[in-house]
Amino acid sequence: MNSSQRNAAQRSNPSEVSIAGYLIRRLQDYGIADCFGIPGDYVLAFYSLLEESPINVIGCTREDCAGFAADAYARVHGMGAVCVTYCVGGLSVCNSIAGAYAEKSPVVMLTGSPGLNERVNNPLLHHKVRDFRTQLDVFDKLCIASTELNDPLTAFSEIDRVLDACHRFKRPVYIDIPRDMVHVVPAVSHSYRRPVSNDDQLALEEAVRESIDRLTKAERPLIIAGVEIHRFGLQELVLQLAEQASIPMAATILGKSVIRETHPLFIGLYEGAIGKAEVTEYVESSDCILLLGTFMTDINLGIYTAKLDVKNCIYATSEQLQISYHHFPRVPLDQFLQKLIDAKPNVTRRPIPTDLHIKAPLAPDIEAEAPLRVSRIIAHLNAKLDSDTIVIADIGDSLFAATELVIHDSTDFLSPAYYTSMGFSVPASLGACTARPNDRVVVICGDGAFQMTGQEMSTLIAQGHSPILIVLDNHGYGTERMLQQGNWNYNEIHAWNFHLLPLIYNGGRGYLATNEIEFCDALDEAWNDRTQLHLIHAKIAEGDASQTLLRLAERLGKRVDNT
Ligand SMILES: Cc1ncc(C[n+]2csc(CCOP(=O)(O)OP(=O)(O)O)c2C)c(N)n1
Ligand SMILES: [Mg+2]
Repeated sequence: MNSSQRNAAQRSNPSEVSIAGYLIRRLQDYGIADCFGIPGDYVLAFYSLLEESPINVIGCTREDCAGFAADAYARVHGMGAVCVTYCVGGLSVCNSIAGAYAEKSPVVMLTGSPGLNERVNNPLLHHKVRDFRTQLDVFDKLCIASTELNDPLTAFSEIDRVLDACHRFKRPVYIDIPRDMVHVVPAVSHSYRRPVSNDDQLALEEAVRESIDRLTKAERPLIIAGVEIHRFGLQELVLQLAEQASIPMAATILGKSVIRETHPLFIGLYEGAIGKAEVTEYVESSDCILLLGTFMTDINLGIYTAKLDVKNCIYATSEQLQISYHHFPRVPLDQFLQKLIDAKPNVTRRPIPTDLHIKAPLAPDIEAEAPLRVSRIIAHLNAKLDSDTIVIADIGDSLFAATELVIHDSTDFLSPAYYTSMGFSVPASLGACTARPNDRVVVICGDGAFQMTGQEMSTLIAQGHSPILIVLDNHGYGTERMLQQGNWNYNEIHAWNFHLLPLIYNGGRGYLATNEIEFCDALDEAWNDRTQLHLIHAKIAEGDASQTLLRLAERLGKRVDNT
């Protein structure tokens, strides 16, 4: 469409809503109240409309950080958005969007691009990589749906299609608005129509019959809840099913906190051979395991040490339903759960041994002069957690050690535990603080991961948030050291005085802790002050690591060296 056709379309428009106006309105329909990003000339026209809208625009220090913030916001809030400029901004968000895809986080990636009228004769415009579609092609691979809003006649329905996909599949989507399309008012009268569902009711009924039959015959039934239960807002249904039939529940590491961990039916995280032996034994001796919304990833399955017999499993996710070796197509997870509840199965009550009962832990005694150990940091933190705390763990021993934390409320633990991209936690805390400003957010981050994206603490300070950032400093890539024999220079990193960063970033308070008493003092002071950000630089004893990391290293190490 050339510019005179576009102008004609604009004149005959009955609705008077521009493409950008419609997009901004639809984002709000999905509850998106905040958007993270960095502007640039190709997206400035859209950015100013966004800033004038009720959506709160939060400028970040890096685009990948904006992507992580939007991802965490989506995990906590339901759907999130990031808005960046063409290629130099957009391509920096690839890794964050890839993580959101892999871990099912519904993020809307918004970007501007050169105007259609600027693209004639293929000029060498700044930021262009190969051709004008390069960025679109890249995100087409990383997102569940993508669109370039290059046609006023289809722009509104394209926006609906792509946002529906984000909401429905809980995966990221990409919307590109060429800068000369921002103010275009399409000549269409448009009203939103819900997509038609293609659910198979007969398959649903048969799957429920077979599941009930198995559950009622089972002597040791069990539920393993996964991350999708949170993403699709199905926690209440899972709890109802478990409680009415007294079925014990475990969770996967990616699904940690899907179920409140102090729930009397909760027995812990199932991680195959890298998890706690008592939990592993209890789970693997079950004769009917309801795997609900779990991803069968290597880390979730304890680097494939999990011993779950397919014959005993009912494996239900938003994408598939398999009972033993039987596959049931197009069965919606929520309806499957609801029908199981409605059937009120008469299930054998399996006792939970006392050593699997999880209680909110008490504060351990402080070993005053003892060098700092990761397990002790976690024990002291554990005693502080309450239902208003959100914990975000980065990749490395931060995640492995944090599996020991007892999370008091559902969805209060965030970590990229499948995609495992370092650098998630600090920017993610910006997303979590924005989504839940009244909750206390605690970040556990390795020194290596902090050096990647820790500068986003600047935005946390600028926005007036007061998270507690704990940097576990083992002077390098501790996890990698554990995975390979020998001392390799590439696992050493330059030492930073992390506790001095609040001075640089112009806000917040820093603490250096080299022993337990210093750590506990710092944690107490940070906990009692909600007026500012706190950064605790925790120097870990030489060679120390969590038990989970040690067990993981034993398993994964064999694969790294191919032995
Ligand atoms: C973005 C990214 N780059 C590299 C890796 C590979 N990797 C996994 S763990 C790790 C070391 C993490 O170091 P640190 O953050 O200090 O945590 P530690 O292992 O020392 O607890 C590395 C480099 C990764 N997962 N993500
Ligand atoms: Mg480290």
